[in-house]
Amino acid sequence: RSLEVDLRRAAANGEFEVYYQPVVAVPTRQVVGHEALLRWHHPVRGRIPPDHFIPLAEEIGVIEPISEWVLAQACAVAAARPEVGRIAVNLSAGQFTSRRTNLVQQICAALAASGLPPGRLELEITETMLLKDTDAVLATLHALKGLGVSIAMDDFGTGFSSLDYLTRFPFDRVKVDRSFIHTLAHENPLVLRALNELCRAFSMHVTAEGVETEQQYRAVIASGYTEAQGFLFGRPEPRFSSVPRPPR
Ligand code: G
Ligand code: G
Ligand code: MN
Ligand code: NA
Repeated sequence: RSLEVDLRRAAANGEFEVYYQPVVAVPTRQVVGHEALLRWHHPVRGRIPPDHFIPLAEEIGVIEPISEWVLAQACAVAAARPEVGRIAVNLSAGQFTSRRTNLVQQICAALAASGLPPGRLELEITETMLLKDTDAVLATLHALKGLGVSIAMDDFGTGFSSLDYLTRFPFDRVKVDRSFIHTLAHENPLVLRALNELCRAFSMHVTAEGVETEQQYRAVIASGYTEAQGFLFGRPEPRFSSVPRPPR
């Protein structure tokens, strides 16, 4: 598969870019942080979405250098711009299971090299990363928290036994998946509220993901969410959007 060969060379060829999507405070829309999202500009095939190449990168064992590059990049640009707020970086399953690199050391090194205060870095993980080797993952999460970074559970609600994870893992934040925001905002706003209150009951911060319309945003506000992310506030872009959008 030629895509595989291309992926191995993509980093060295400078084909990767980190985009940043704003996260806003509810209801002010003030930008409180950004999520770093990796983009691959393939010289022939054009843009390849991360959903396509990240699983491949895991499979062929190049996810670590790529993830390390994203982390270093995001930390460095965020360190130079305190006003852009918190910076969230997605972790991949391979980073937890690797025997070659130690994730905690890697994060520690990225913080040291960039000078980014640990409190500004948030690491996003998904439920599927918690399925295997639970004790090892738990130990890693506690060690990461020991560095002063925060941990967010991404795509909440799309996996299995979510409730169990909330009791066992030390998340600082839960990001409610956009599929829930989209359907519940108009079909069942009571559940949208209950989801927020559930996470709050575990002392976790909550972010409503994938807010695309004013109607969805009204439901998010009414349900008591304090942070939101989505195309309504800003798309992932190659630079930070530190200017809050005025309410319409
Ligand atoms: O940016 P977009 O919404 O297309 O991202 C699609 C998926 O790819 C999301 O699940 C997101 O978490 C994941 N993703 C984006 N950037 C990174 C990255 O740097 N590392 C990992 N592991 N996943 C990423
Ligand atoms: O899985 P994760 O939440 O890490 O990935 C974020 C993904 O969601 C990115 O691919 C990003 O482009 C996408 N995204 C962000 N905001 C919205 C939105 O409002 N609507 C939709 N459909 N996708 C969004
Ligand atoms: Mn994410
Ligand atoms: Na998500």
